[in-house]
Amino acid sequence: MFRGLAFSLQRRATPSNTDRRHDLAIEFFWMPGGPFALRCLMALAVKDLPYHSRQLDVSKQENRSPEFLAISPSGTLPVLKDDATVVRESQAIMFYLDRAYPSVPLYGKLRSRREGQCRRYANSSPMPNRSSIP
Ligand SMILES: N[C@@H](CCC(=O)N[C@@H](CS)C(=O)NCC(=O)O)C(=O)O
Repeated sequence: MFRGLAFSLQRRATPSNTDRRHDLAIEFFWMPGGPFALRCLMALAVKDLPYHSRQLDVSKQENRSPEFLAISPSGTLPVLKDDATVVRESQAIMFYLDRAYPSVPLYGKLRSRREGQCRRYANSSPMPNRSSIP
């Protein structure tokens, strides 16, 4: 079921005119079966953002390659690369997408920086963070 959902979430579409860019600049690195990638895939789908899907096979240590470790020093997935911007941590990826591509909002308008921090805290994973938040 997860694979089906992940597959149906992968798609290419044309973002709205109000978004930052229209070219296919986004690369999304993820592993099938990873729950953290799923929420990012949902965000990309809801926002109709085109992206290059970079699936890594963790069983083959593809997340330990020098190329991948250069963008994710801990080898952790998911990672989103948007031109020169690299975002690690699924929550941070969602907030980044919402800020950079606001035409279909995920979170609505934040009234203050403090509210954003509270929302991030409320949504954060109870699992220990192994990669740094950008
Ligand atoms: N807090 C991180 C958790 C990321 C995470 O634990 N990813 C797992 C896959 S679900 C991973 O990269 N596993 C491979 C590894 O650690 O080598 C997030 O929200 O993105």
